[in-house]
Amino acid sequence: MLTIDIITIFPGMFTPVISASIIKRARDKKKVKIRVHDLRDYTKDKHRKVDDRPFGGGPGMVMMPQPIFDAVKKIKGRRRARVILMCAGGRCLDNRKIKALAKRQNLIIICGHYEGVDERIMKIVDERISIGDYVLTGGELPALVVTDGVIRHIPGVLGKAESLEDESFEHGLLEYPHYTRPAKFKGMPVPKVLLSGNHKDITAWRRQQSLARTRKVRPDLL
Ligand code: 21W
Repeated sequence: MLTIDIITIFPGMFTPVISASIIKRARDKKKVKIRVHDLRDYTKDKHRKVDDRPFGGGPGMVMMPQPIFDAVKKIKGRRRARVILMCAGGRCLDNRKIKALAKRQNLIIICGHYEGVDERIMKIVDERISIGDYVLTGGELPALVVTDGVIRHIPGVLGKAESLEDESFEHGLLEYPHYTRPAKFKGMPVPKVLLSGNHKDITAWRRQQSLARTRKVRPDLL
C-alpha cells in the first residue's frame, strides 16, 4: 500500500478533503494510507515556534530547519521514502510526474509556508514541486493536489466509469464536449451525431472536437 505522510502547520486543512470522495474510498479500500503530522509537535521550545526572521533581512518569516529535520527523521523511521517539498519555486507538476510518484511506496510531503523554508532542509529533500505559476499562501492546497492526483493512478482506485484510458492528458488533447439528458434543454439541442447510434461517426466527431478545442485553447499541447 502507498503511504503518504504530510507535514504541515495546518493539519485541519486536510481532514475534510481526505475524508471525501475518491480519496476516502481509496483509503477505505486500503489502497493508500494518508497520515497528517502537525509540524509543531516536533518543536523544542515551549511556544512551539516553527519560524524565525530571515538572516540578511527582508519581509516575512522563514521556516526553521530543526522541526522539519526531526519530523522527517521520525516519520521515515527505517523505511525508504521520497521526500517532497511543496514550494512555489519548485519544478512544475504535470501528469507525468504524478504517475511517477504513484509508483512509489512511501511519500513524505512537506508543506512550505510563510516566505519560505530554510534552504538547509534541501539536505533531506529529494525534490521541490510547484503546482503552477500563481502565488498561494502555502503548500497545503498543493500537497492535496499531489495527493489527489497520485491516488487516482493507483491500480484499482478508479472504477471502469472513471477510467484513465480516455483521459485528456493521456492522448495529449483536451477533452471533447459532453452531453446528457434531456436531448433539448432551454432550446439548445444535443449535437445530432451523438443521438445517431453510429459509433464510428461519434468517435470521429469527438476527435475533431478535441483537436479544434486544443488548437484554440491550448495550442502549446499540439
Ligand atoms: C508563495 C511562499 C510565494 C513564498 C521575495 C519576497 C507551494 C505554491 C506553494 C509562497 C513565496 C506552490 C517573495 C504554486 C504556490 C507555496 C507560498 C515567495 C515572494 N519574493 N505552487 N517575497 N504556488 N506558496 N514570496 O504558491 O508555498 S507549492
